[in-house]
Amino acid sequence: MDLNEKLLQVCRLFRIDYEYLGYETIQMGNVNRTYKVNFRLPDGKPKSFLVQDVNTYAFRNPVGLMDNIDKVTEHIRSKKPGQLALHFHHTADRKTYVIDGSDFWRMCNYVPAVTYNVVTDLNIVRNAGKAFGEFQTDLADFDSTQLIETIPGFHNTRKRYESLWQAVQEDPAGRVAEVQEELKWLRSVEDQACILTDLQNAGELPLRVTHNDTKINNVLFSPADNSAMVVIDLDTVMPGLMGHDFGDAIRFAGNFVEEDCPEYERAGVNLDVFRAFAEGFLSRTAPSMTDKEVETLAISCFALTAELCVRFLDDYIRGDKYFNIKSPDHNLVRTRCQIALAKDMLKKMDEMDRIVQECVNKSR
Ligand code: GN1
Ligand code: MG
Repeated sequence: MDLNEKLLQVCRLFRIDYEYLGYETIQMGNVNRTYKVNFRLPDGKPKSFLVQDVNTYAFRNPVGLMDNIDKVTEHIRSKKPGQLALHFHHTADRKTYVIDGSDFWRMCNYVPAVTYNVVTDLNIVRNAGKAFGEFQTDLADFDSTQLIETIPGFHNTRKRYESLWQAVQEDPAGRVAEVQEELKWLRSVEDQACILTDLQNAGELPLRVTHNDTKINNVLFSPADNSAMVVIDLDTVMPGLMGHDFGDAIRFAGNFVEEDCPEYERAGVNLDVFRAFAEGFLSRTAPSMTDKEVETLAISCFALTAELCVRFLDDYIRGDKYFNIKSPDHNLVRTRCQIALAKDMLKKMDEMDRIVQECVNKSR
């Protein structure tokens, strides 16, 4: 069955009976496959829906995942009545998914919006910071025991390293010889990279409900005024640390280049972007932060970047099983770009710490 027929079949199961016009592939996200599916309403107007094929290699319990999303979106909606929200459609038997062989489909409203991979407009960055900060504060009173871990140990950096060392031993794709330099560097920073995991295990950082995948392209901005409209991609909403969300956001938006830029020498953390994001994020979260969270917020950016280096390299060594790739060396390019960024962060850590402290003082 070709993709047109497949998507139409899925939409019909979600009880969309309008005239089918076609689909567009959305080139965003490295794990799930995303399509905008277009229909014509009886009055002739166009109407689109977002249909996703969830990656069940990454998400082993997609039904539990949809249950998480349902609860979290309902909680946020109850706090912001009338505001734009994600809404997942149901089948005739009230399920938010369609299982079809190894495919796991879901469908939600399509929100016309702008998204950014690289942002230099500091106003937009600040708005993204506010949106992710607010996401955490909106969920501060959510009972996290209601959530399953959609990917167990997702930000457990120690476990990520263990998996990498195991992959190195097995060398299933014969790629270990060519990545010696990267492995050596990752080994040299292992303890520093694992700081959040170690502090979490020691009970020194509070567990919160976090988004865990805070790339700036997971914020939908208004085409009219670039205000943040809604935070999307709730697959990894789980109990986590504040630093996971702040760190991953800076890793992505704070980089001078995209995360897979092959010109590694251009990668690095833009301190203006760092400051703008911190201002937005901390304007919402600072009042509830512990001293340890403040102290470790800047280093969390390094930790999250190093962790993703480990994950990209692990996947490269294992033969590209997890992340979608656009070329055979895509995961290696990603690894190298993230290493260059992480090294630059270490150089700028004192300044990053100072900026965090300033923003916290302003918001308390
Ligand atoms: C994946 O979901 P998506 O494609 O936006 C990954 C993140 C990585 C990111 C790197 C569930 O994000 O953890 O940081 O790629 N998501 C999952 O681009 O593994
Ligand atoms: Mg994601």
